[in-house]
Amino acid sequence: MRKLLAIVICLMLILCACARQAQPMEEDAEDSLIVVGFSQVGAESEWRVANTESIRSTLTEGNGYVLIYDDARQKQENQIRAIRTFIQQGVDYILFSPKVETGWISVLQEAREANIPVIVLDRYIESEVENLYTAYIGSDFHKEGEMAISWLEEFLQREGRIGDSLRIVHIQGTMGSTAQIGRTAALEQSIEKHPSWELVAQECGDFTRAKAYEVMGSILEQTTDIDIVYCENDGEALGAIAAMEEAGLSCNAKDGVIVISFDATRLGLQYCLGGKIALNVECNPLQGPYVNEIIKKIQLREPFSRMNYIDETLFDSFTITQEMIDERQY
Ligand code: GZL
Repeated sequence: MRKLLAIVICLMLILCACARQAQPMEEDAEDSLIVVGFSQVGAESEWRVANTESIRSTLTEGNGYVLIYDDARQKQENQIRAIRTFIQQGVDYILFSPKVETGWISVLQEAREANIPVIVLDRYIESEVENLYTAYIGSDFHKEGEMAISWLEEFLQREGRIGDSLRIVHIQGTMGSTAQIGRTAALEQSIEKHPSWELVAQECGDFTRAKAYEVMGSILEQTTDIDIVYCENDGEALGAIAAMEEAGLSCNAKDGVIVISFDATRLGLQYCLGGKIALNVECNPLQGPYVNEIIKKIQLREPFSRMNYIDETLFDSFTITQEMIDERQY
């Protein structure tokens, strides 16, 4: 009997020791999660929704993260407030897509003083002060615009229309955002280059379908003599097309209005397949894996690139297929 009691006591001591062992492991696991504060511009477009989903589905607890997400609802002041809150919370990283390029120096200096690395996502910041962020992940928006113009020039050359007088309507994205600045610059440079190209209207569509529909409607009240509509994202293209069709215009590259768009969301590519969008330049929102790679490298003190541009392609109404659209992740 004594022997049995001794065995039971030993077993209980061993189990308690194991339990204590397990406890520190769970605490370590808790401690090892990387806390990321993410300030997103808003949910203004299908592109933005896909961008948010890419971050949320990558920075998961299973991948070693705690993600604190804030939707700024298109207001820079909300982003600045969120970043200050992240600093007070003592997050490990701050991730944000700046609505516009300016106005970030003060709050990013506070993050630097708090020794919190900042990763700038998607759009860029203009800053005279160096070292306000640790890494940038996004697109080269001027290059996107140049890809669009190169395609347009080649198309017009093939059609024997390169020297024609062409009347262009320009629907811009959120003014002061990097995407708008880059895509606008490429179009404006092309108009300088081609004297027969005329910019008949330039209005802000704020990257939304509703605003683009509204401003295109106002432009159509002034003129329907339009050859090209250059929209700085798919939401704007869909809004502009709706307004043009209501005014009796046909949108197609062969014998109607040539519509150029950016983002290459599935919805935008369906319009491309249907011929209503002639060209759609991809702007890849799937940036979560890039963020994860950069953070893990920083954690392991491995070298990483400060500027990370995502490769992008383009689609046109002559070559796109449903199979290509079905393969897309957004
Ligand atoms: C581009 C991104 C732009 C998209 C729009 O990277 O900032 O903002 O082109 C989105 O769809 O609203």
